[in-house]
Amino acid sequence: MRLWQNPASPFARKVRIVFRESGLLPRTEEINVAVSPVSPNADLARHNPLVKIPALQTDDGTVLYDSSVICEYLDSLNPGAHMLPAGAARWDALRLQSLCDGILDAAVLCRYELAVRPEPYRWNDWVQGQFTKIRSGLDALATEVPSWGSSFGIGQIGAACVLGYLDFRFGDEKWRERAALATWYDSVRQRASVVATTPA
Ligand SMILES: N[C@@H](CCC(=O)N[C@@H](CS)C(=O)NCC(=O)O)C(=O)O
Repeated sequence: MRLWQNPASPFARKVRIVFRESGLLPRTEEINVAVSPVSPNADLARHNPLVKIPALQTDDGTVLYDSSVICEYLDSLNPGAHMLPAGAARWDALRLQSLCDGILDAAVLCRYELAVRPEPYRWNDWVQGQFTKIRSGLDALATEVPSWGSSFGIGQIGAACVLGYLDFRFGDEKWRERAALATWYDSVRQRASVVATTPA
């Protein structure tokens, strides 16, 4: 398999953590690509018309995107413990993944607005609107974190990527004021898969 990714991408990080948690890492090659909405990567564009990462080429040549589809595919290859449970718990795991993806969508859009868009064109109200989504999403995570116990499925992987991305790109965001979330993150950030994928 071939995974187009970048160490700074929180969506690619979700997939990279699943590769490591499921023992599938030796079966893939991680290809580092730089992406931006205003300078699409030509190699990636041949495989993913959206020119976004992550994208995964499977052993039969099929290219899969986006991160949630890739994670589901990897889970289907894993004979061991599943990141996506069966039965009723599956819907809760998928909902939690969507919540985390939504927070990441808002955070990545803010990153582009603040780092890529030329300063005269920036729109502060729009950025604040995205931050409102980020913060209400964090409030929701803080409410449910006590129910997670030691689980580390797709929803918790998403949450680790959210908090890691906020530390990486928005260090001034005081998300640790949500103490339960901070305590949870302090334990999961020690996991080998999380350490190995921490953006530098
Ligand atoms: N919904 C997608 C989001 C992926 C995404 O936004 N990736 C960003 C990098 S973090 C990207 O490729 N941006 C390039 C662009 O928007 O052109 C997923 O879950 O994979």
